[in-house]
This record gives sequence, C-alpha cells and structure tokens, in this order.
Amino acid sequence: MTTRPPLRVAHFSDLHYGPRNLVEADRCFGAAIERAVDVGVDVAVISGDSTDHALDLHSPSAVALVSRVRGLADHCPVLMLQGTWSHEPPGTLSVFRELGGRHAVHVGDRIGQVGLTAGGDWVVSPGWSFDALPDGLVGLFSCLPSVNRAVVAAALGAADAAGATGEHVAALLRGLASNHAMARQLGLPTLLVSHGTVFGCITEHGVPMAGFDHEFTTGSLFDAGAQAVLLGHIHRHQCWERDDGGGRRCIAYAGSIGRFHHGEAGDKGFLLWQVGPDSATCRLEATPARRTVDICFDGKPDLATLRAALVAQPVAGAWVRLRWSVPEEERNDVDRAAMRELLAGAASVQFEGRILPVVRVRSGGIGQAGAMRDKVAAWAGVVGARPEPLWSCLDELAVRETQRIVDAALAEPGAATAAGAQHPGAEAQGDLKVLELAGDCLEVSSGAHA
Ligand SMILES: [Mn+2]
Repeated sequence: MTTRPPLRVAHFSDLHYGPRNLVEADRCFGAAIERAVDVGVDVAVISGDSTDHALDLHSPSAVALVSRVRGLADHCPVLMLQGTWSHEPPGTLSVFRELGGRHAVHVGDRIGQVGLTAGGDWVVSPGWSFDALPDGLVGLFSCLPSVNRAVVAAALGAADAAGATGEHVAALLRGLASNHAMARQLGLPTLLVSHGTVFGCITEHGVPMAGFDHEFTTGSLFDAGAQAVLLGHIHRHQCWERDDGGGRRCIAYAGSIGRFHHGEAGDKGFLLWQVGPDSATCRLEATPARRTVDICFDGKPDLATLRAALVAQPVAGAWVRLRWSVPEEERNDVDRAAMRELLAGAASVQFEGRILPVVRVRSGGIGQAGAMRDKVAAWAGVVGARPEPLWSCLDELAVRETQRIVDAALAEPGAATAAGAQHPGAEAQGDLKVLELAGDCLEVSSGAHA
C-alpha cells in the first residue's frame, strides 16, 4: 500500500439556482469555483439542491448553472448529488451527465457507491454498494441522495414513514461500514455524500432541528465508517468531529453557497476538505455572499432613530429589511417614502409593517348573561348607569307592538325635533345614548341634551 497525499475535495452545496436567486447564486458559485481551481482541488462535490425548483432549459438560470458545472468539470471530476425532490424534481440532474467536460460528471440520483480512479474517471457500483472494490481507485464515495418521503410512505404506509425513515437510513449506513473499512485498509479515503437533516443541527435562522422524523443522527452517520461525511440541505455551515481510534473523522454541512434570505446567520461559502484513509479536515472558504441588515422598531419607525442607526451601521450595498409594528390607528402615519430616502444606498429594501388590530373593551359578563334583562344590567354595571329605565323599555317591547311604541313616542311634545325617536324614560335618566347593541358589545357615547 502506497501512501498518497490526502484527497483535496471542494464541497459545494445548496446552490438553489432559479430566477429569484440567480444573481446571488451565480456570483457566489462562480467565486467559489475560481477559488477551488486556484487551490487545485482533486475533485468537486455538489451535495444537492443545485436548483431551487424545476427549471426550463431556456431559462437563464439553467444556462448559468450548466455553464458553471461545465467549467468545474474542465478542472476536475465532479459528483452531483440529488437534493430535496421539490427543489430538484426527478430527472433534473440527468442533463449534467451529458456535459462532456475534460472530466466526467457523476450524477448520484440513486443509492450507490462510486470509485474515483487515478485518471479522474468514475466507476459506478451496479447495486447499492460494491461487492468487491474495483482496482486503481484513489477514493471511495458513497452516495445517499435525499430520501424521497413519498416513496417511503408508499412502501411503509404514511403513518409509519416519518419515524421509520431514520431507522432504515441507519440500517443502510451500517451496511456501508464494511466497504468503507475495506477501502481504508487499501489506503483509500472514504467519503459519504448525502442530503438531509441531522438531529440537533442548527438552521441558518438559529433553530435547532430536534424532531423525530429527521434522516440522520451524528451517531448513525459516524456508524457508516466513512472518514468524511459531506452533507447538504441545511443552509448553515457546521461540523461534528470524532476520533475513536480510526483517526479523525468529520461530518459537515457546507451550508448554502450564498445568502438567499434575510436573517441567515454565519458566513457563506464552500468547504475545502482534505481526506486521507485515516484523517479528515475541512475548512470554510467564504464566498462574497450578500450582506443583509435587519432594522426593527417596536412601535412606529422613528426617522431620527433610523438616521442615527444608519450612521452607526451604514447599509450601502446591503439588503435591508425594516420591520415595525403599529396600532391600527397609526398605520397611515408610517412615512415609507422618507425611510426609503434614508435607505437609498441599500441594494434592496424590504418593508415589513405589522398592524396591531384595535382590541375593543367589552363589557365583561355580558356574554355569560342569558336573559336580555341581565345583559342590560351587566352593561349598566360596567358604564355606571341605572338599569331600571331601560328595563321598563324592554318590558314595553315585550308587551307592545313596535309601531305603537313609535307612534306614542312621536306623539310626545318636541319628539319630532329629535333625530331619532328617543324614549322619554331614557331621556329622563340622563345623558347616555345607546348607539349599538350587537352581540355582547355595547358602544356608548355621551350625548348632550338638545
Ligand atoms: Mn437547500
């Protein structure tokens, strides 16, 4: 067994090419490829979500991605893994098999192993793993594309699919361990490439993923016995290391190539790996991802405060999100034009105003009262009025026809001058005028005597 220098791998992930991300994705992927070529990597891996969704062949995003991958393949062999099926519908990656660069592009869209030869070719396992390792390899790659949950559900039933996915993946990963051990004995670096969620990982928005339907645990991934685990799916770079006698082993998410959303923490980039038969290291090479800035106001945005904040932290060229929350009656007092003017140097400005709905003060207890008489009493208690005159009105309503009440009211001296018919009892009682009685909400206003 000859000792070779460690395999140098450029690990890109989650490029998300599509109309919405094209500028960011292509600037960052372009810079990353340039850096990888400068470093002189031996091989490149793209661990899923190359596209954001199905792309038409004539779309600028498709052309840009194809041209970048072709450029990469002119430098070194490329392995492209199938990512999340909604981002890369089945068949999306097939076109990359036909690229025809100086080196081959292997598309990993099924479970399988590929060996990299000294000549830069890919040797593909006929089944899910090699029965015997081919001769002349310089590295062994195991590919586990994004698990298609629909297929799992169809095979196991929808109820069991979520929990069972992790168990089946763990069994498969254990099944790869003997091949990885064999390769290691031959002095080969072993790499597992996959796309999914590791229990306990942290998303780009700082949320820990701790559900029970995730594909992986760090334990199940280390159990595969590969020296390096190259992951895609989570857009934030993070890694886990272990040295349990077989040399340093490492699991890492490269994270997304660019910053596609507001609020994403951490550097963006790609990973430079050095993988030997009993060692693995990776380091993040940053890409020129866009800078995002969040400005939040608890209430109405204050222009003086905003001006001061912009002096402290200039936003020239940045992607700014400005958030505020105001009560409904102040919604029209937010001066968007003035804020836009202050943020003129930003590359993009996104306003997110939240309107807090007006909450009406209700008369407590009215909802619980059954009879109308009790409701009136509850309301009178809240507003400090006497209920008796209103009760007498209610009694009248119960025993007399409405028209007769109206006629009687109109016959009273001076009644015709009132805008609405007002019951003498209510008038005598003071200055409360019932405007509305709807549900359990009573609105009142004080009316002066005419
Ligand atoms: Mn992704």
